[in-house]
Amino acid sequence: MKDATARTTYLHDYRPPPFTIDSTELDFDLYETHAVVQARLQFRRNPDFGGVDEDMLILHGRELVLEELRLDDRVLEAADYVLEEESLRIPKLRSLAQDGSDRFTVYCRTRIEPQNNTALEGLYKSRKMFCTQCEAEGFRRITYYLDRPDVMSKFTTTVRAEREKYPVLLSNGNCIAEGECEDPARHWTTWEDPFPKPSYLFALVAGDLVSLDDRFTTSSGREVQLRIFVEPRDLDKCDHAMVSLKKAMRWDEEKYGREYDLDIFMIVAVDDFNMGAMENKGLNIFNTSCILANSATQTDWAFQRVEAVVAHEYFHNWSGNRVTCRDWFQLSLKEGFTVFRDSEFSADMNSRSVKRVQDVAFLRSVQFAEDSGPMAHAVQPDSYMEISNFYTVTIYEKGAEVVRMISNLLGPERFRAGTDLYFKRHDGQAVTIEEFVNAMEDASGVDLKQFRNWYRQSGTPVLEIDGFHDAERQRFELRVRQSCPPTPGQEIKVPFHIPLRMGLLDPAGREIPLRLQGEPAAVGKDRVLAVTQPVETFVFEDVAEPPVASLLRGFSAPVRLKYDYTPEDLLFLMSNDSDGFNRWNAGQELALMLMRELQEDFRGGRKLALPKILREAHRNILAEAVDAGAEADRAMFAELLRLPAESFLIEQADIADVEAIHAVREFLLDGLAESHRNLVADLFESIPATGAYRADAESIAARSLRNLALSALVRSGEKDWLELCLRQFEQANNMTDQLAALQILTHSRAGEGVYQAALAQFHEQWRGEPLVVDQWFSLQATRPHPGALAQVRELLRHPDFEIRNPNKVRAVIGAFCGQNHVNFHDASGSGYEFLGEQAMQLDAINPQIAARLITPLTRWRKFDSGRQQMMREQLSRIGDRDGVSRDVSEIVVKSVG
Ligand code: 0A1
Ligand code: ZN
Repeated sequence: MKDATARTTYLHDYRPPPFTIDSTELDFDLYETHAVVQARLQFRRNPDFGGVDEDMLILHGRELVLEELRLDDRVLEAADYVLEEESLRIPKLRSLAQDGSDRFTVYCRTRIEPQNNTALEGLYKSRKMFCTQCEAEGFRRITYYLDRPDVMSKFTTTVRAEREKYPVLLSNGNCIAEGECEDPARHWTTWEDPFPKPSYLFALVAGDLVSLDDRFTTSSGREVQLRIFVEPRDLDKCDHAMVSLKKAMRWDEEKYGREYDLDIFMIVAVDDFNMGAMENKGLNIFNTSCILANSATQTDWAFQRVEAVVAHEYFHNWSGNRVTCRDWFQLSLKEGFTVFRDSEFSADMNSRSVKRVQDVAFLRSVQFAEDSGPMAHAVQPDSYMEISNFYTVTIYEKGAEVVRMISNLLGPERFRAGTDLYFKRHDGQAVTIEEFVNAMEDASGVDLKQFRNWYRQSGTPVLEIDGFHDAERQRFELRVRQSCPPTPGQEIKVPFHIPLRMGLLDPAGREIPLRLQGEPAAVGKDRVLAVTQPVETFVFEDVAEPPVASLLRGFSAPVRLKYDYTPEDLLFLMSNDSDGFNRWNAGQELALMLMRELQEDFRGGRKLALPKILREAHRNILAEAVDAGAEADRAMFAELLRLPAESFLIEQADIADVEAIHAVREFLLDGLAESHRNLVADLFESIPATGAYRADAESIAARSLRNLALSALVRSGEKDWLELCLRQFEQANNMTDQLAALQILTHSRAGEGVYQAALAQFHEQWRGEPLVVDQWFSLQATRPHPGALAQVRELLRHPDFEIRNPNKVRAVIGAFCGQNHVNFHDASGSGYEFLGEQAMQLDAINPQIAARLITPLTRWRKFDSGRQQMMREQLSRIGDRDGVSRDVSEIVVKSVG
């Protein structure tokens, strides 16, 4: 393993900065071959530093060419400072600064090459435009600076560039001046951001852009200008984002009392972006995939994603920007809280129960996998090598679950009092997770002492519960045992405070009033038990007959629940539970249980048989969906009918047999489609095809259920359905229906003879739309058929594939390795070798993307010993590359040691 990782940063090493920067004046001259950056920084000694006065100024910097450095009026000579790979040190401040070094000014001129910046951190070029990405540590690739979130400064930014190529020049805040340069071909603008901010929220854009403009009046009557900037070809894809933005602004006022604070809010769409989007103050930068949406080119899924991401970035203006993080160990302070906020927003805009189901399904297949793997870390980690590797599902999604638990423990009013207090107390500050929890406690009076363990301990807690009915005493006992498996660096865990929402159903399916031993009377039928001990028992009185327990309603805590349900219990809960989430979950548990048994049969070479009880469960749902018609929450029916995903089945297995998992799932899909073909046809026909496209929740739900039915019908092998699918592919007036049909053709056996022509036709139709071409790539990369890898290699040679564009990499390599489980885990090891080879190539181009891409290899413990060995070999090979990045090396070191 090459040593690229010398540096580990620890939370316990945190010290306040010795200096702060009151004002930051930046000047950019952008050219095709380079950019010149001038920074004028006003420093002040930090009174909160503590300890001896520092006589040395240490600034962060990476890949910069320093052209001039001045301290106050003095030009510094090479002997006055020390330049290292990632820092610039000025050792003798006192003797160099004019008045004793309490206040001083640094002027610094650097030269960078944005056009060669393929890492997409700092200032870079995406196609023809300049843009920036500074979170977490990208600003240091622009100029020397105290690039840490607890240094908050007022920024003024001037941008100069050629007018014709870059008519639009943007930065954070308000545009205060603009004009022509001495060279009449060039122009400039100056932007001033009145809010002090950390460098990671800095942004700059220069390009030939057009904008969709609108206005928003805040609840206190202030007018805000809203502008979404895109390349001209995308102007017809901005309406949905604008509508979403205005909804999010209103929602944040109503739900959290938070108003927008600048006179202008801008969004810019860029093609090349490592993540989804970025919340830079007043100037959000978005991956085109998270902002563009029109019905012809984007699916319903993309519409919902745009709505969620626009809201997420907007909500950061308070949870992240006005109140920011003290250091990167507090990342979940802004991310967990903001994901919770955007998830509640989406739930309010669409179906609450479906949103919960989707969030939990994602958490359980992706975050649980991370939590049981080598990269497991706490919501507040205590060390990292490369912070970019910590933008994880644990920080984001588990962090959001932790905030959700707090919100449930406090109840809506007290939670709102808690957030009000948090924003009031800490506005303009860089704070810690502890300060967030303190505000929650102080405003509510609820003790969260033990609850804090959720932030510090990694790993997914396990709740093992047994139920005992005592007919004589008419009692029902729940014996609850909690544990948490060891995770890297955390062998032993202390008990969590786990809110366990539950109810009891009598044999007729009625909810039983819940009276705990010692209580004078029942307190409701749906309660939250506080599980705080390693072992404890809850005794319910007045339970005449053996009940069926409905546990962990609404997924009230991110834990693995173990309870000995019979298949009949699960079927019963599916039909009778009053909690929509648990009805869905019972269906998933039932399928999971039966699929495990079938996998055994598959391995033993026995003939597979469709379990009667699953057939019955699906018949009930289908019949209910047909009967309910348009009244129904069709999106929920679609969720109820979906079998657990392969990724979830893999996560749930001790050692995953991917072939068996895939074969069994396919067998069940075929069997269920065959058994219920008439009911499915009735369902399909009961949902009218989309007329004029609408992106409202109801229409989205209808399309989702109808396309699910269509895929089952095509599976049944009847020619008519295949033809109908082909017709839908050709005639659909929206991308959701067209792509659903193409996916069925591409992935099903019935489509074998026609799919290639359909793919070719689709490419021909949409070749000018990069985001649609990404979908086209992904569909092929995820084809579960043998030979998929050869196809993927072909795709890498396709003229539309670009290795420098993260969306393309995700669409082809990411989709194959992360979603095409049977092919990626092929017993020959060819999938692993492919990933090894691609990751090495990518690491030299874009380390962040390479590090994310190798995640599937880090899950090696889930597979048999032969595969384990091959996966580890590839990890080592990637880690041994000369010049391996810190990003990739951290993942490799932690995964294979
Ligand atoms: N803060 C952004 C996510 C983000 C993080 C890092 C990035 O580059 C390394 C880019 C974006 C969010 O939560 O949306
Ligand atoms: Zn975020």
